[in-house]
Formats: sequence, structure tokens, C-alpha cells
Amino acid sequence: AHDIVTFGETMAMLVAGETGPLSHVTHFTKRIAGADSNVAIGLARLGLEVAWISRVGNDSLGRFITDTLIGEGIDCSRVLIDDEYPTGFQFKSRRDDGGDPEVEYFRRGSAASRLAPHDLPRALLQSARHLHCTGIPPALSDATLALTRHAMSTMRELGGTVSFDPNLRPALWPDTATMQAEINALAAMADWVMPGLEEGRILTGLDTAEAIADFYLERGAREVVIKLGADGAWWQNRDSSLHCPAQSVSRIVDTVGAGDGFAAGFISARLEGLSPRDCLERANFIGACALGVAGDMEGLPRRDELDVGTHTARTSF
Ligand code: KDG
Repeated sequence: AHDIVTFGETMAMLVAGETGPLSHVTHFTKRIAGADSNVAIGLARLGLEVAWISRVGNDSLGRFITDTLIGEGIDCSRVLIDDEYPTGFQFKSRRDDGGDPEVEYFRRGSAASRLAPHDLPRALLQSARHLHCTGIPPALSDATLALTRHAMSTMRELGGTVSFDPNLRPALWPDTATMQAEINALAAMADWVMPGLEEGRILTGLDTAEAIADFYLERGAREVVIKLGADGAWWQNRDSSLHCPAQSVSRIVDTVGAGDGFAAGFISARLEGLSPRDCLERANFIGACALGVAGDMEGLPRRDELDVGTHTARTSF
């Protein structure tokens, strides 16, 4: 049995060794990138049993991804190897001012964009407590959109819980209206919806965390958690709400992956039955851990490194 099932596209990622525009960078470090697999790693490092579903190409990048995830203790036994389509990859720039880096994708027609509903067996969902979905697969192809809908509705029907992080990637959608409609329809199928504040504004046209939370609660979500960056996080259900300030972070190396760390913290704490405040504190803490490293997931802590009681994030890596 698994605690959590997740699925999506993980890419090889080439992270710039120096600052400046990607076209000028000459040295890169090979890592992996994928919102769902970052969450999977965060959860596995805390000792949860996680199964990850995907398709990778029959190539060195696909083997690098599965080897890395297996090394993190994630069950990859249902990951499919596609002989026809390649593993996607991306480049990520380096910044020294705390801003979001530049990302360039080479993922169109990738093996993972061929994932379809039949790739996620019902029995796997039946054996798990929780399904985590992101808004990235729904943007990749009709097949991956169908898979996301199928996975969420099946898990709800089976009585497990479902979390959904919109992970907005406007570059992958044909237009903003389609992105809003599809992502909001999926969010309505989740128990816990976890957008960033800016994402929530783009998706709903509303301004405050409270208004955005109300929007999703009215449409079917049971809890909404909104990431406020340096201001921490907001949690709301139909009866109450809560704000939890952020960890103080002295040095931001790279912002990508913080939301995934946050999700791993919230989901793990929530499945352990912790209070909303403790869930947000762990989520903020793990999100902060992801800020101190250039990769997306290398900073995620193990259980013995969780230090939420004292509110001290690890700020030097
Ligand atoms: O949340 C981090 C991810 O965005 C990153 O690891 C790459 O999954 C990715 C994507 O599609 O942008």
C-alpha cells in the first residue's frame, strides 16, 4: 500500500553555472525538474510511501530521472518507457537577486505528454490514501488532461483525499481563458487546493487570499491553502481561517521548487492529522528549505531535519 500517488512529467534540467541570459551560459549542471516529482521527493524524505506514474523516453535522460527518483525511495515500478517519444528537458538560468529564473522548455511531443488515463491503474489509487495533482499535466495534451480528470474523480469516488496545486504554466496553454476554465474545474474536484496568491488572482480575478479561498470553497473544495511568499500562508475551510507568517530566510538562491516543498509539508502534516497551524508551519518551513539551493528539490529536508518547533529554517546550505 502507498500513502500517496502522484503523476506528471519530470524533465532533465540543465541549471546554469553562472548568471546571465541562457544563450550566454556555457556551463550547466544536470538535475531533474518536475513539480509532482519534487513533491514526491519531499514526501518520501519524510518517510511516506509514494508511487509516481509517468512515461519517460528510452534514453539516458529518462534513465537519469527514474534512477534519481528510485534513489529517493519512490516507487517507480509503473513508470512506462516509451520507445517512440523522448524525455523532455529544460534549461534554467541562475540569478543572484532573489528573482525568478528564466526557464526554457524542450518538452513538446515528450514521452510524458503521451500519458493517458489507462496508465494510472485504479488498483493503485485504491491502495493509496491520497492523490496529489498539479496543473501542469492538464496543460500538456488532451490525453494528460483526461488523465488528470480521471485520476481525481476516481480517487474521490474511492474515498481517498485529493490535493491540487495549480502550478500555472501560461506558456503551456493556448490562452488564459482556457487555462482559467480548465484549472478551476480541476480545483473544484480537489479536497485541498493550494495556489500561490498571484496564481489565485490570475485564476479568479479576485484580489485577497480570503476571496480566492471563498471562490474555491463555493465550488467544492474543502480546504484552500494560499501561498503568500514572504508573508507566509493562508488556510481556510468553510468554518474558519488562519494566517501563518513565513520562516525568515537570509539567502534566496532559487525560488523554483518552494511551492512544491510547501505542498509536501502541508500534505504530510495533514495526513498525520496535525492542526491547520502545524500544517502551515511545516509547509512554510519546507518551502523555505527549497529556496537555498539552485536545484528544485535538493534542499528538501528529511524527517530528522524538520525543526518546525523552533521556527528556524535552515538558511545556509
Ligand atoms: O514547481 C517546479 C517545477 O515547475 C519545475 O520543477 C519544472 O515541472 C516543472 C515545469 O513543468 O515547469
